[in-house]
Amino acid sequence: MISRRDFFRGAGAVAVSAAAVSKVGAASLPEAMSMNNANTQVPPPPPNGRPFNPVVTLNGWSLPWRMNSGVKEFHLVAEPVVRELAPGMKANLWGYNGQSPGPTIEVVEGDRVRIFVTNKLPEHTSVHWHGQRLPNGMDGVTGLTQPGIAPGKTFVYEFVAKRPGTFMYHPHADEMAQMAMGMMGFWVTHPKDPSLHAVDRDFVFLLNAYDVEPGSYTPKINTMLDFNLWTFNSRVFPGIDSMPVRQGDKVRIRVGNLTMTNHPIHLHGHEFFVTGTDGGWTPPASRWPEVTTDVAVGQMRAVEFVATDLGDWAFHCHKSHHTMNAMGHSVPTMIGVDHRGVAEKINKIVPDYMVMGDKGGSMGGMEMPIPENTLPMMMGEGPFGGVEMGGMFTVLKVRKEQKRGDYTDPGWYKHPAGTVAYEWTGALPEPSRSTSAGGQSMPVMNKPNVELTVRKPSGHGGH
Ligand SMILES: [Cu+2]
Repeated sequence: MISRRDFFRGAGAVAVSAAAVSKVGAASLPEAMSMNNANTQVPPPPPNGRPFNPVVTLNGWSLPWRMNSGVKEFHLVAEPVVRELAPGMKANLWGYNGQSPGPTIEVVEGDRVRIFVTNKLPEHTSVHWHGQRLPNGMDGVTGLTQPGIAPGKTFVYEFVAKRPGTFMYHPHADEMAQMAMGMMGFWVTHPKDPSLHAVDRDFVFLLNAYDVEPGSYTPKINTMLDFNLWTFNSRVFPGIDSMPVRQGDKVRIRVGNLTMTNHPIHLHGHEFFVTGTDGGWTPPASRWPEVTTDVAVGQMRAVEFVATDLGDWAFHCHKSHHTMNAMGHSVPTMIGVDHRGVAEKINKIVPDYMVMGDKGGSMGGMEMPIPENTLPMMMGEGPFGGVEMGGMFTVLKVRKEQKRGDYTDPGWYKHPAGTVAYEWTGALPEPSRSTSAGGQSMPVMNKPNVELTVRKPSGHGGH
């Protein structure tokens, strides 16, 4: 019998008694742990089983297990959850064990794994173990390899985690609805030899997207492309935790994409190599340096770099619409239009009406009331003012003093004197461009002093 203490790995996890989950076979079901908050939970070293270096799930947690006669047993509970997307906004999602996405599952190459899946959703579900080598009947495709898990029922999946690598899990049942509602999770099979592919910090998270109308709580599941909340692990900036690392750390970030579009993931200040996909580790000879890697739908990319340079380095999706939040979508462009006073008038009729500023999209100085339970387009207050970001954005914080294993936010970077972009306050010379012909900076053609020789192409000869 395992003690509660051994089983308990993350702060905020609460045990749900097995009896509350299933009356049948309560004695043999592992406890189902449930997470009650969206903070990053750093897992301690594995309490039993073979050793590995745990990953850190951004705004997520790793699922505890129990060892039962050499088998690693997990208990996933598919259920409706309330997920805080960022302070000020919550969504009614579907997920696993109290949160969405579900907890990260971490095992070691060669482990025999038994996963109990209890369905507390109002419709049937299944779990597909994306990328795994396993018996066909464990692949989790409703109708094809198993019947759906009916509401209230528990199914058991069992296989040997043969291939080390990075995987995902998600339903293969009413997929469009269930994935749009947030049913997904991360899976890492660590190599048998913990020194293989070892890094100092190993971050993981999923890309996901939701369409939640301002003022409402439940995603519109029929949306195909026009989502208004683009998230890292179902969080939007500034609700996404930063990634603190120690200068000189070898860092890996694994990003899985279960949205409906691709995301070019971009890191500032460092180059990285793509060292892994959900198909396995990339051969070293196949790697080239990048600062952006596109993660297509249904793909995982693991990137690695040495955090050489101190600072607060932005890490984000490079699609600019994916770094804005709900209130930035579907608003008209007003650049160059003087609409002072108009917005206030319209606001009296349409309370959630919102317009772009006439000097750009910035909301600076526009104090529009926003509806309940949504987020402004751009937010986040940095040391120099508004960061004007939302959605898929966070910060890699490289610090000299960050202790090994310490993932607490070190605060803002303190720039050495003379290393921050600054305002020029000296005299400005007159611009030295020609304005004689419509402002072009080069002489226009057909002026008397310009001779042009035009040679027309004549046939296909000469080759
Ligand atoms: Cu994106």
